[in-house]
Amino acid sequence: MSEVRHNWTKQEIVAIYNKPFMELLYEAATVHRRHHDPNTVQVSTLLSIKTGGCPEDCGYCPQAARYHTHVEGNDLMEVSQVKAQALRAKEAGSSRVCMGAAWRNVKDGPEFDQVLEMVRTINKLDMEVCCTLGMITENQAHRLAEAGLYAYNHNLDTSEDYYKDVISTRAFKDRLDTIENVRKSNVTVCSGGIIGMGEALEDRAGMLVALSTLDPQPESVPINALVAVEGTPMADLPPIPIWDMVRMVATTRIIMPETQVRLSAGRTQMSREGQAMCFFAGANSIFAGDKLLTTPNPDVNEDMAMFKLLGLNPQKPFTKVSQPKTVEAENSKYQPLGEKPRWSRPGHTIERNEAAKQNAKLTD
Ligand code: SAM
Ligand code: DTB
Ligand code: SF4
Repeated sequence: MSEVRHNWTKQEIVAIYNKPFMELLYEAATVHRRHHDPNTVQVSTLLSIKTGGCPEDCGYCPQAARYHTHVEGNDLMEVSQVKAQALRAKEAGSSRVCMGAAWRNVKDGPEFDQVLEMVRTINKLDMEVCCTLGMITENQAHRLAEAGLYAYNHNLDTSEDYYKDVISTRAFKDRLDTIENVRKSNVTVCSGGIIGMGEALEDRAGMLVALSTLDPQPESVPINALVAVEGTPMADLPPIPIWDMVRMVATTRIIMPETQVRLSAGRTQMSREGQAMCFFAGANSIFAGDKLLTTPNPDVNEDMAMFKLLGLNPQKPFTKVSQPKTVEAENSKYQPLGEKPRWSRPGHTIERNEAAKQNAKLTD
C-alpha cells in the first residue's frame, strides 16, 4: 500500500515540525531512504529568460516593477542564447533547466511561441525542462506539454492566510487554479514556497497542508529561504536560522515521501554542514549555477566539491518520469485560444508593500 497520505492536518504537521531535533531528523531520513537513493541529488539550473518589470506586487520579489531594486529589466531571451546556456548547464552536471519569466500570466502570441521553441530545443538536448511563467490556462499547459515540458513551477509560497499579507495583485486560489491546469496535462508539478517572510509556524504548516493534500502530491517541492533584497518590502527581515530550514525540509519529506524536495534559494547563507543536514533530512535537489534568477547562488565548483565531500551524485535526467516527446509546432493538436482568463485582483492594501512602492517613487 502507498505510504502517501493526502489528509494531513495543520496540527499533525506542527507536531512533526516541533519534534525533538534528533527524532525529527531520524524519522525524515528513514522515510527518505525508503523512497529515494540517499546519495543522489537532482541538479537544476535556473535561467531568467525574461527579467524584471513584473506588474505584480509580491513582497519578496526583486523583479516587481513597482519596487526600486538592483534588477534591470530585459526582453525575452533568444532561443539560440537559451540553447547555449542549457548546453553549459549540461556540461556542468545539471539534468534540468528551469526557465523563469517575470510575468503575471502567459499571454498567447509570439513571445509564448518563442518560449515553446525554447522548450522544444532543450528537450532535444535530453535535459528535463521546467518553466515558471506565472499563471497559465489549461490550453497553455497542453501546448507546453506538447513542446516537451517536463515540469511547471508555480509556488504557493505560504499559507492561504498569510498570502494576503504578501501579495495583493492575485489570490491564493489563482495559484491553485494554475496548478490544477498543469495537472490536466502530462507536465509534472513543482510547487513549494518561501520561509523567512515573517510568517508564523502555523503558516509554514498551512502551506504544507495545501501542498500535501493535492492528489497527486507535487513531484517536486522547492523550499526557499527568503533572499532579502534591498528595495523590496521584505528587505529588512532577518535571515532564518538553519534549524528552521532543516525542520522545514524534514517535515516536507515526512509528509510528501515520494516528492523531490529542493533546497532552493538561500544556500549562499548556509554552511556545508547546514546543507548536509538538509540532505540528511531528505532534501534531494538543488539549484546550481552562480545565479538564481537575479540573486547570487553558490559557485558551481564549490557545489561539486561539496557533493564530492558528501559522496553525493547528480541524478540522471528522466530518472523519475520518462522523457516527454516533442511535437513540432506545425503538428500541434492545440491552437492558441486567445482566452482572457479572469484571474483575480484582490487589490487590498498591504502596508509594507505600499511603503516600498512610495519609497521607490522617491528614489527613482
Ligand atoms: N512570475 C512567476 C511567478 O511568480 O510564478 C515566476 C517567477 S517567480 C520569481 C518564481 C518564484 O521565485 C516565486 O514564486 C518565489 O517562490 C521565488 N522567489 C522570488 N523572489 C524570491 C526571494 N527574494 N527569495 C526567495 N524566493 C523568491
Ligand atoms: C523556486 O522555488 N525558486 C526559484 C525558482 N523556483 C524559480 C527562484 C528563486 C528566486 C530567488 C530570487 C532571485 O534570484 O530573483
Ligand atoms: Fe512577478 Fe513572479 Fe516576482 Fe511575483 S514572484 S513579482 S509574479 S516575477
